[in-house]
Amino acid sequence: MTDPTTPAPTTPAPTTPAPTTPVPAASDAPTWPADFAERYRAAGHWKGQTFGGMLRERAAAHPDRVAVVDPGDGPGTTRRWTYGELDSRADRLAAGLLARGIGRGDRVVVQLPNIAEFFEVVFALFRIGALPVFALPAHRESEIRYFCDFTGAAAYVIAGEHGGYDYRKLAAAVRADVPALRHVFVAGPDAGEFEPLAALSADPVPVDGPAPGDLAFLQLSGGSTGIPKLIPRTHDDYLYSLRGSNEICAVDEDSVYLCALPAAHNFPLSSPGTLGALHAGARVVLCPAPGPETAFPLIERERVTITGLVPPLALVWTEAAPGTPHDLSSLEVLLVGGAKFSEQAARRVRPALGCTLQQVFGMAEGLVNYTRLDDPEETVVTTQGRPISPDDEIRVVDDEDEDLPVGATGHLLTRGPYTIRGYWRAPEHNARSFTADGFYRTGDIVRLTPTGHLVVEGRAKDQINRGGEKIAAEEVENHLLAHPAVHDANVVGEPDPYLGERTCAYVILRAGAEAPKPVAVKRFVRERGLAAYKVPDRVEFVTAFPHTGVGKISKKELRAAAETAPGTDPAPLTES
Ligand code: OOB
Repeated sequence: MTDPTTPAPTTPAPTTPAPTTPVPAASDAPTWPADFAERYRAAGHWKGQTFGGMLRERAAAHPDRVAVVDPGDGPGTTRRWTYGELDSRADRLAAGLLARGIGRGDRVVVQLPNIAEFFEVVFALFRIGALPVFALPAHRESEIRYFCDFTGAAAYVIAGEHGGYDYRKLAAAVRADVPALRHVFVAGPDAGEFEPLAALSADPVPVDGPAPGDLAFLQLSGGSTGIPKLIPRTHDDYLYSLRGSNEICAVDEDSVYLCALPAAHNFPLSSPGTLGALHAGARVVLCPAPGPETAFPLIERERVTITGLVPPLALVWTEAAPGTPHDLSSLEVLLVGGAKFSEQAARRVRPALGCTLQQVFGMAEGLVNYTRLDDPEETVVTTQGRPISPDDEIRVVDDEDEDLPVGATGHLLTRGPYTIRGYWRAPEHNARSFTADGFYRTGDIVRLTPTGHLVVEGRAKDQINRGGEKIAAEEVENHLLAHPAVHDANVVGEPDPYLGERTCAYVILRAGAEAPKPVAVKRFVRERGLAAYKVPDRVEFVTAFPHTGVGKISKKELRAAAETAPGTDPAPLTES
């Protein structure tokens, strides 16, 4: 589909675009059945818009309004891009990408910090129909190699050095292992052996862009298995979740959204997030670090009205706010989600920050719940909200998939106009994670209140939620098993007053192996190229694991052991 709003090129393209990879077959991921798609279109949820078209419209409506503020890394380094500038940068980068043979359906791993180029890159990719694969800045060799390899990525986009880490070294190591990775592009100065992103900028060319029902990007799943899953989201479905979020969070063109969490994560991207703000014609302010010392001066200077935080950061902000010299009075709404926000902490938000709290319980797979701005205070502090859409279907079921009465605690299953019907290229996993009639098994344990609000009571999936950062136990266990002295390993969550949960690895050593120090085991995992947040907080050596009646290892008992004696060696665990 040619984007009808693409401007006629003023000058010919510098090079002839190489043929691009064909659009991935529909079999890459299950999609909505035709009758559901028809219903969602008829209801006006899917409006037939693309992200490329959205930016074009906003730029045409108000080219001179500021879209993105990047404060840089010191005085005088602030960049302010208008909608017009972002739009034309996306066009020019799109032309450069096409000229290098990157086009519709290609995957591009994007690992950028909170810098303006993030939006230039993703909108260029959206425009040509190439799929950003949203990596987090914390990811290292193990994760990035997998994303590049599994998705068959044509390119990988990094910032040269950020937060004291050299991503060029990471890129060199990954490229050596993944020959299919044709390009590495580097945002910012000193691209080293790779191509600077700025060098791609070329005169715009007509673009055969994606259709609204096509995939827009691949988001990462928090995961509960050894291999991370990729979440295929379409233009139509994601744009619907943005419009719904904007309405619920009252985001309009006068809003100023502070992006304090990593921009690529689904929460700051879409709830209502940076893309919601851009959809509304509002202003996005990028926060290079989420602590009050960086965020509070920016809130004051840019008159920020809305932002989103994970619970540990919300705690830090509420503690810091009363003593701050900075004027936070512009802040109207603080969204808190990603992990359970305790009632006590929730009650402190308004008195400390003077703004309205909205709890968000969402997932990159789709379903997002919000408390509403006009909900009674009790609802806001004791529930995790209710779904965006009247067409979000919610089921709370027992272990046999039987529906439970309202108020009972059980497994949350969901289906709807912006919840995926399957992961990307994962048919076996899809058979387990989705019911035959397309409900996603969230792995969350919830209860519904009579008002239709959800309360998250726990989790059935084998995952640790470390202050909003998700860790698949099996992924870490596999890395531990690679250690020559390790016979078996089990990773569980244990309570942490700040993070909510942190990780504890229970390890059985090989017979006769010399016991390494716990710190050496952590180092081993880190050196295998795993993101730092996945490295176990605590390593305990035990002689056996507790078992369930049917002989499976009982993570429940391991968790209980960690809970009764967090931070200390539990009594030696014995087989039951
Ligand atoms: C968000 O997305 P993900 O994909 O990183 O993680 C989803 C999982 C949920 O299934 C649930 O286990 C947990 O994170 N979660 C919460 C929660 N919000 C998310 N658990 C308890 N209370 C909450 N408020 O984390 C995400 C995506 C969009 C918006 C907000 C969060």
